[in-house]
Amino acid sequence: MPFEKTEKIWMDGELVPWDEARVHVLTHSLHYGSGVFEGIRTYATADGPAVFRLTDHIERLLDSAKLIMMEIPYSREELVEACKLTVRASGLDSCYVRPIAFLGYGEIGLNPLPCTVNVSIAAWPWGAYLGEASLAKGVRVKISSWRRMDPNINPVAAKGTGIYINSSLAKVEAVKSGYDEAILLNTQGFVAECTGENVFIVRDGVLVTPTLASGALAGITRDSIMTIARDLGYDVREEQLLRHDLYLADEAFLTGTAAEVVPIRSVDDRVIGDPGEMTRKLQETYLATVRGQVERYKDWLEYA
Ligand code: PY5
Repeated sequence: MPFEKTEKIWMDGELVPWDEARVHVLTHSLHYGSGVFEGIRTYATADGPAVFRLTDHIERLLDSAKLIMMEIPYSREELVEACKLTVRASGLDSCYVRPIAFLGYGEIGLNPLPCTVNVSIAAWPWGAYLGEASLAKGVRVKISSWRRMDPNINPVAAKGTGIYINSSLAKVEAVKSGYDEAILLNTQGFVAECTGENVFIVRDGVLVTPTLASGALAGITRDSIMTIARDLGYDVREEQLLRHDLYLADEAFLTGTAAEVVPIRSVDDRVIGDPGEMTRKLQETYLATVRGQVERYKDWLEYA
């Protein structure tokens, strides 16, 4: 989806005009994929624009950096404030926020340790990642022929830029084959996740999602949905899933900051059908939560 520009981007401590937020072609991360990033959403609430679980996202950014031995020159608090500043500067009530820390210009050898670490944060209006219709009607997904990277090949718990070549390959394969999204299995053949979302199924009234040990990213939406589901009284389990568990699911959906909660209509043309009752309830409660309409989860909102 294309960008809708906003006025400013936060770069290394200051807001600069959108078109001037540039990097050199010899930026280390451009060559080797040595960056870490986050995807965060801000929602309009009755009390003003609220960034959903901002501190949790910044903590995951810092964890991602630790995993690749990158030292981000800002504290958790400074990064939280910088995101809020960027949101305020955008003038938007609701937007997507994309912080990225990357290794900059100055070193081009593979050893990243001497590199300068740059940080930027952009915010722009971003509609439903898988299309408006995806939220109501659901999406058709394909199991990718690409496997989710093994945790001993890349630290898959890091939201690392280079790791996303894996997701992009799977996405292209799915889209070129006429599907909306792909699900990746891990190298042992267990279900890991989608290209930019976690996956859930409902089986005999139980909500099940792959364990993090399967290689899935520790999604913040995944965590929110598990919490909401337990509070609603549903039985929630993390298990290793095989592809047939997806084919035989009573309901299925995917979760992510950009995508939100999206029902899955079919997997490899095995029809799951219209969004089921649990899917609809969780989607509805999640959307009410991020909009500040559920008292119980107000702690998840950080006002810009
Ligand atoms: N798995 C992967 C590989 C992801 O990239 C994402 C988020 C998730 C799971 C879900 O994590 P969370 O719930 O914390 O967002 N993807 C990004 C996003 O902003 C990028 C999408 C283009 O949703």
